Amino acid sequence: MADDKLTSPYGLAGKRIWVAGHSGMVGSATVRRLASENCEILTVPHAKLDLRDQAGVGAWMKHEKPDVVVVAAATVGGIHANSTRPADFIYDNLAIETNIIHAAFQLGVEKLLFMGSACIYPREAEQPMVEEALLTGPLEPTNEWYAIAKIAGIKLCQAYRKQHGSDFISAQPNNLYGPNDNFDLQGGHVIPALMRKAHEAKLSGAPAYELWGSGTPKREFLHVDDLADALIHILKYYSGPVPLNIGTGEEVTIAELARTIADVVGFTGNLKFDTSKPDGSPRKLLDDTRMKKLGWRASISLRDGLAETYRWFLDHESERRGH
Ligand code: GFB
Repeated sequence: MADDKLTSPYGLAGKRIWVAGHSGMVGSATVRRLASENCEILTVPHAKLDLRDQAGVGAWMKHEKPDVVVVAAATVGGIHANSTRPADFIYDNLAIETNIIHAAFQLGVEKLLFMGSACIYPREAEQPMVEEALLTGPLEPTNEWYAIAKIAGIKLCQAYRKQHGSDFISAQPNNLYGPNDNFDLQGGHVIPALMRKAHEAKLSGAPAYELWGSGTPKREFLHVDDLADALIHILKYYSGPVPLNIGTGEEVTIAELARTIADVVGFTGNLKFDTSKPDGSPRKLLDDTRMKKLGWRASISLRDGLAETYRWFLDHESERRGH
């Protein structure tokens, strides 16, 4: 691993950096973070380029000539969306990553960073999960379609590195949250869903707010601004085949999370468990030894990150209701 740490960092200044998926939660955080790197940021709206269109992606990249590509574009969602829309999750993600990674190789892009996900690891992987656990056992069934697509993206990066020497790297963050998250109750992840439910329960004076499953699964949550900072760090300091884990090293149960969210939102009622809904993975904690060795660690506490996300939610609530 020490061999993969760049002793002379890859400089981003003056580079043309394409953030694919710039309007999503990860992409928009990456654009915010890149603003201080003295580089040129390239973006293209979805209405102008569908990233599942192979010819379109190749032509756009040929015209724009990025030096660096961050693949933050993906079809994502929470446990319910993953379970009920498996075709979208596997097809969209395979198409997006295949088109971008292959075109980046053809055009000689200097560096590409692909975003994986913590759900690439086997459901029963030993905790905390080390990068070597990849492909050592069966996946969590609620999100295996998404996981297979993300594993394929990691393998694409490894294959182009191995066969052609392309500097294509990957990283998998744990469960993300923050500004620009999806607060839709059916499609979104647990933090935005619970925040919205707690907020609405507070406004309506409801005695309780509802969470899915037993509340016992444990999750590690990473603020998207911490992720963006980690991505810039590894673009500069890492070049290797191993997909890097990015997390905080801290986990909470879903019931603890629900109580903290109620507190942040100011909802004083109780929790109600809908056990007809799935729990998903019992535990998903990433081993972040490699990132620490590369000189990076997360700095936003869950409590502070939730408070900031709730402020963002309130600021955008009227906008959302207007849609
Ligand atoms: O965030 P979430 O959907 O993602 O759910 P996963 C995390 C946990 O929170 C599960 C529980 O145990 C859910 O049952 N939960 C409780 C809720 N209340 C709610 C709620 O109102 N909404 C949601 N969404 N969950 C996803 C994968 O798994 O993680 C994706 O499906 C992706 O592929 C993402 O990898 C990071 O952690 O279970």
